[in-house]
Amino acid sequence: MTEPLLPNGARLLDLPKFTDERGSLTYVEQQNHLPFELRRAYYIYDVPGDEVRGEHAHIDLEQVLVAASGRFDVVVDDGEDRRTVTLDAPDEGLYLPGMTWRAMTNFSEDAVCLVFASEYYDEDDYVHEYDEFAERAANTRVNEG
Ligand code: T46
Repeated sequence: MTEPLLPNGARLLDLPKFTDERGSLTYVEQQNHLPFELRRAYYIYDVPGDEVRGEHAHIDLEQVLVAASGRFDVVVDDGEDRRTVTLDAPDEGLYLPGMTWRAMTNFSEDAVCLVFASEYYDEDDYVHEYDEFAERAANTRVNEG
């Protein structure tokens, strides 16, 4: 794993890659590559290039996003700092801890966003309003000193 360089401890993860004349293979093992226990995987695809996905935060959910095909940008925001990361390599993951605002934009036509998640789907874990998220994040920072 590389050093944290993104808001809220989000970070890029290097995943193994095996390439030979038949193509490439990347694998993900919970113990070795995911900083949480895996409960769910899903993937997002066929996204029109001008559409935005995400635009919310999760309270507790941790996730790793991978561009299994194509490319897209991910806005990563902790309520104070915001960075945009381009994912375009199937052997690179983006770890997003809880309380991280995310939005995915600029999907290429062939983009597949593969997501590994720490929890089952729970609508109550979503924060859809940015102002509410920023307030919660500020309170968390105060409480954590
Ligand atoms: C996230 C970003 C990266 C389910 O029923 N089960 C699931 O596991 C998921 C992920 C979604 N859904 C349903 C809920 C909605 O009716 O699928 C529909 C589309 O989900 P949503 O609008 O939340 O999709 P995105 O792309 O905006 O966000 C998704 C994840 O929901 C979210 O956790 O971090 O991808």
